[in-house]
Amino acid sequence: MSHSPTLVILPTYNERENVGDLVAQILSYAPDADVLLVDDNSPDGTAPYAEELFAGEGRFSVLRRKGPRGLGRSYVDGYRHAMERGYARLVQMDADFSHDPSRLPDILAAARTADVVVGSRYCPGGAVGNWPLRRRLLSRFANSYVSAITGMKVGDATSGYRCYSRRALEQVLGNRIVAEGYAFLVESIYRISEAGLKIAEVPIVFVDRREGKSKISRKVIFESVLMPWKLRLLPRLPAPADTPLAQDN
Ligand SMILES: Nc1nc2c(ncn2[C@@H]2O[C@H](COP(=O)(O)OP(=O)(O)OP(=O)(O)O)[C@@H](O)[C@H]2O)c(=O)[nH]1
Ligand SMILES: [Mg+2]
Repeated sequence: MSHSPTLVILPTYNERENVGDLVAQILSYAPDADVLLVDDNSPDGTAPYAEELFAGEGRFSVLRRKGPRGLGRSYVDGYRHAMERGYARLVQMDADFSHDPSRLPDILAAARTADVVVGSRYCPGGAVGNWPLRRRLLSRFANSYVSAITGMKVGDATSGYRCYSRRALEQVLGNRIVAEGYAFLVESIYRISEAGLKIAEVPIVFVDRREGKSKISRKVIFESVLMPWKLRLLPRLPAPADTPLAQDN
């Protein structure tokens, strides 16, 4: 293996204001990791901007997605990319500074003895920084709701700050994935816990995005309400035959 053992993926859609500083911090907090932007053709030019900024940085690259835009699809393309290139593990983080890169060393240390490490707001030491009460309650409720219906014992099943082993990625990619957005996060951790893989939680303090606009939609919230019921009531299906990967460089 000629590259680092770990791949950090950052799904991006209009994160030009955040990406320079964030990638630089990740490269320094995780010296054994490569960084991949999974960009959905951001109209603000996130991809070419980052490529120019990190030209000559061998640990950085961009995957430019084709086809319909979507956060879940972007995660899946990032997972396939990591599997095909033989990375031992993958970390996924939001590209808006909600997920503090200084937590990477602890997350990677925990990954030595677990298949999945969840950066958790709801375990001892975890917290939410600057959210208004309404959003705090929504997030708390979402997690209680998910664990009540699915029976999963993960404190923060909707956190997008995670580290997966190859074994965990195989589990996620081996099933037909039905969700987008937050529901995708719930669906994947459910498949992993169903397979009996070890899940650890490491506390994080989640803060609101630093720059740029939110993309959360009504559709995504509605999907999250239905997903735990689908997981509980519908049979699990194998993944469909392989679809081609997005073009990367
Ligand atoms: N590739 C890709 N990335 C996306 C898409 N939608 C959101 N993202 C990225 O996914 C991460 C999480 O999205 P956010 O917009 O921060 O969603 P959120 O955290 O629920 O909402 P706010 O932080 O309040 O804006 C960020 O890095 C986004 O740039 C998408 O359709 N495609
Ligand atoms: Mg965000």
